[in-house]
Order: sequence, then structure tokens, then C-alpha cells
Amino acid sequence: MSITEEIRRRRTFAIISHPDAGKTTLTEKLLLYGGAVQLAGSVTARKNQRATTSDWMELEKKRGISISSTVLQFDYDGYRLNLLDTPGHKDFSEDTYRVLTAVDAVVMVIDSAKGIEPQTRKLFEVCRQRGVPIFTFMNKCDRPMKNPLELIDELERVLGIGAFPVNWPIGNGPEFQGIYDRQTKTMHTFERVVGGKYRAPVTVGGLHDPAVRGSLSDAEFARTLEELEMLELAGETFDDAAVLAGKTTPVFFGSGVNNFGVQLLLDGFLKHSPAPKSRVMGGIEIAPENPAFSGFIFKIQANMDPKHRDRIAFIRVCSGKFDRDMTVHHSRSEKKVRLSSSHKLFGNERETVDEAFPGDVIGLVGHDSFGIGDTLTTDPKILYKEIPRFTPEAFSYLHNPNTGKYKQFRQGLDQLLQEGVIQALYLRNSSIKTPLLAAVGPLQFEVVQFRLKSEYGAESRLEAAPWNVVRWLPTDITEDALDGLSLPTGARLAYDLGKNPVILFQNEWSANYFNETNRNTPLSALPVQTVRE
Ligand SMILES: Nc1nc2c(ncn2[C@@H]2O[C@H](COP(=O)(O)OP(=O)(O)OP(=O)(O)O)[C@@H](O)[C@H]2O)c(=O)[nH]1
Ligand SMILES: [Mg+2]
Repeated sequence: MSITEEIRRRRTFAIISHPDAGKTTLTEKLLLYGGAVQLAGSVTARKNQRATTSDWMELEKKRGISISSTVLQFDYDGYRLNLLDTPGHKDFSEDTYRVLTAVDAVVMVIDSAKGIEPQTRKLFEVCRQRGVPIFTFMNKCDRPMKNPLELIDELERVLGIGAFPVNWPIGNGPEFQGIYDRQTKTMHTFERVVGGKYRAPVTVGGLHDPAVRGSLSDAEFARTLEELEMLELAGETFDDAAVLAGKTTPVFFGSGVNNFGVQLLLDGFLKHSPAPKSRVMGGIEIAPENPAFSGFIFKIQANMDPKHRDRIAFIRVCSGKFDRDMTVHHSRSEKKVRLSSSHKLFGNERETVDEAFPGDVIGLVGHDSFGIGDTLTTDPKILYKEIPRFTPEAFSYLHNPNTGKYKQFRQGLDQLLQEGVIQALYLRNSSIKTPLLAAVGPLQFEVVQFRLKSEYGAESRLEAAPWNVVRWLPTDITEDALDGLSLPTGARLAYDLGKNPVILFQNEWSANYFNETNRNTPLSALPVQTVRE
């Protein structure tokens, strides 16, 4: 296959939404329908039940929520899919936002009973800014849901995006019969299978087929016909250009847990979603067909496999061809490195991969110098600056209560910091060597503590710190100038891990006060982006 054909068959996408809308469940069902697993697992797996492939972390299984994004690569119908399941909780949004830099499209999952929830809205905004095409899955149609017309209207009204219903739910909640495909004008009725482990049997027929109509009451049926007629009268057709421009979202209905509508979503998505495109960096356009290999690291994860206690750097290939053992330029160290240990990823499973093409996400092992945001390329002129940064809003000291285990504690914490699970700050002129953790949300503290214990055998104790706001100082500020600053009550100077000076404030008001009284020392909510920090 030529490189162009390889690029054309790649689909790299993330599943996003507010917590609990059903992303991981849908991911598992896409794997089932994509032939990548034979038996679907469950997020709420009990004894004798399989857990999902993407929530593989111990804490995820325990809590039934996703904490870390997962990469799943598989082949289906001639396509090579790189699917990324993301956590919905806002405390983990740093991870989710990094994933959004690595994908070419997203599937936005909506709980049909709830409509558009706050976190979905935020993630949608990021996708819109990046111009990422959005496909919508209205999930949980097996439960009493909002009126489908209302749901469509909400997309247009709340998110300001055009919505094109590709299919339509027939019956609502307990009466839910299946889905009417507006494109082929066929009705897909489903049967429930216990636990949704296997593909659901489907009957395809015309809308008026008595078998297809099932147990729908006359009133319910008449209402559905009316809705469908209204949609037809609106006269819209599937507009690929509008979808690719992010102006319209194709809408699919279904129920992930019951396997309803998953096949229609998968096939519809593959048909209409984009293959990898050019990326524009510093005014230069880098096409995927560019002969130079290039990609950037958007995620690092340690201890994915208890058998191999190592860390994997996830790279999104953007151009050229990756060959195992190739030598590339590493942006941060400005050194040449040989990439000998490369893997394709499927949850926490991995397999050596010899080549990869634009769109692929692969895992690289054995490079401690790699950090999030780094570019790897055979053309040192290419430099990606994709990774967003977040302002921490929660601060806590992390104590090691067990001096005998200092080594495990320190090593574990250093690894987790490198993964970007959390940030750390060090107070200036302080004898306290206890790390001060800085998080976007407090659940990140819990993850650090849990992983320190389970992966490194290190206990830890949190102590609330008295600050709530951090601001970065200009990077070129001198130590003397820092000595000369007069800080509001309770504020402290500190450094981030890149040795950039920051001020910790007790509250927003105090930060604003400093800003107004120190016009020559502008503060910023994020470190000034230096690629080689
Ligand atoms: N009734 C019903 N429940 C569903 C459906 N899909 C998922 N659920 C349930 O909704 C809950 C959350 O599902 P998850 O797949 O973990 O949701 P998520 O979006 O991955 O959650 P986070 O990753 O934590 O943000 C679980 O209890 C699922 O069983 C559905 O189609 N119908
Ligand atoms: Mg999940």
C-alpha cells in the first residue's frame, strides 16, 4: 500500500463528554462491533464479569470512572482506527485536552435524558476552536429521554452548531424499539442481549413493517411519523463539507449498554470522518505526505503493565513514515535518539510495531528524557507546539510518613510528575522540602496517593496548603528583583519544576491587588511557553 493509501484509511478520534454519559461503555461496544474484542466488558463489572478494555487502571475499576485516557488501535473494514477514550471528570481535563490535540475528529456522547451538560460544553468549545469535526451520539435511549427534537434543538441553541439527524429513535425509554435510518429509509429493530456482551440481533425493514413496528402504541407510532416528516420537510441533506468544517454535527441515536445503534454509528462515522490532514505550525503547513517523519508526544504513562514497570510516551504521528529503529531529532534535548522500542497499544496491552503512518498513535518505551509536548522528527525544522497548559487551582503538601520508604516515595512522585498527572512547586527560600502539589482539581491528589501506594508501595499524607491561586512571573526576572517584591499578606514566592518563578496567593483578590500595585511585573495565569523549558 502506498503512503497516501495508508493515510487515507486512518481514522484517529476521541470520545468525549461530561462524566457518566457512557464514553467507556460506547468505546467497548465500538471494539465489539469493530471485531477487536469478542465479548464486551462492563464498566460496572462484578465477579465473573469482564471489565472494559479502556478502564484498565485499578482505581478506575474500583471507582467505575475513567481517570486516564486510553488508546485503542484496531482494524475494521479496511480502516485503521486509533480510538481514544477520555475521562469526563473536570479534574482530569488536562489529560482530555491533550488528547484533543492528537485527534482528527471526535464523537461527542450525550446522555439523552440530560441533554448538554457543562463539561460537554467546555470540551465542545475546545473542539470548535481547533476546527475538529464533531459526531454526536445520543446515548441511553433505552431510558426515558428528552424529546429527540428538543435534543437536536439544544445542539443548535446551546452549542451553536448545526445538527443533522442521521437516524432517529423509535419509541422512548421502555418502549424504545430501535432506530430509523433516514439515509437508507430502513428501520433497525433490536433485541436486548443479556448484559450487552454480544452484538444485538437486528431486524431491518420498512417503517410500516408490522414486525418492525413491534409493540409501539398507535399514538407513539403516529408521533414518530410526524417527527420524521418534520425532518424531511426541513429538507436538509448530509453536507460533508459542513461536517468537516465543524459547522454541522451528524447525530446518531442509540444505547451503548444495549448495543443499539452502535453499528450505525461506527459505519456512519467511518464514512464521513476525515483522514489525517495537514497541520500548520508557525505558519508552515506540514502535510501528512511530507517525506520527513514527524510527530509529537501528548501523553506519558508509567506502569501500564505490571509485568513491565516502565513508562510509555504516546506519540501522534503527523507526517512521513515511522520505522522501528529509526533515528530522529528530539526537540527538548536537541539530540538524536534511536526509537527502537515501539508499540501499538490496545488499552494496557501492547505489541511491537515496526512501522506507523500519519494518524497512528504509538507508544515509545525507554526514553526518560521524553516529555509531554516534545517533537520527534527527521526534519529538525519541524516543531509542534500543540500541548495546552492549565492553571492549577488546588494546592496541597504531600508528606512521606514513612522515612524508611523515602526512595519509593520520591521515585514514584518523580515519575508521576513526569507523566503530568499533577504539577509540583517548591517554595523559595524555604527549609521545607515537602513537595507542594498543584492540581487542576482535587481528585488528582487522590490519584497520586493511590498510585504511589499501588505502584510504588509508598504511603503518603496530604496537608492542605493555604493558597488557592498561582500566577507566573516574567521568566527573565532576576533573583534580586524577586527579593525586592512586596507581596500581599499570606502570598509566597515559589518555583515550578521548570524553575520558573511564581507567586502563590491566598485568593483572587490578593492576586488582582498585586497586579494593580506592580504594573511593571506582569503576572500570567500560565508559564510563558518556552518549548525547551
Ligand atoms: N441505561 C443505560 N445506561 C448506560 C448506557 N451507556 C452507559 N450506561 C451506564 O452509565 C454509567 C456510566 O458509563 P461509562 O461508560 O463509565 O461513562 P463514561 O462517560 O465513560 O464516564 P467517565 O469516563 O467517568 O466520564 C455506567 O453505569 C453505564 O453502565 C446506556 O445506553 N443506557
Ligand atoms: Mg469512561
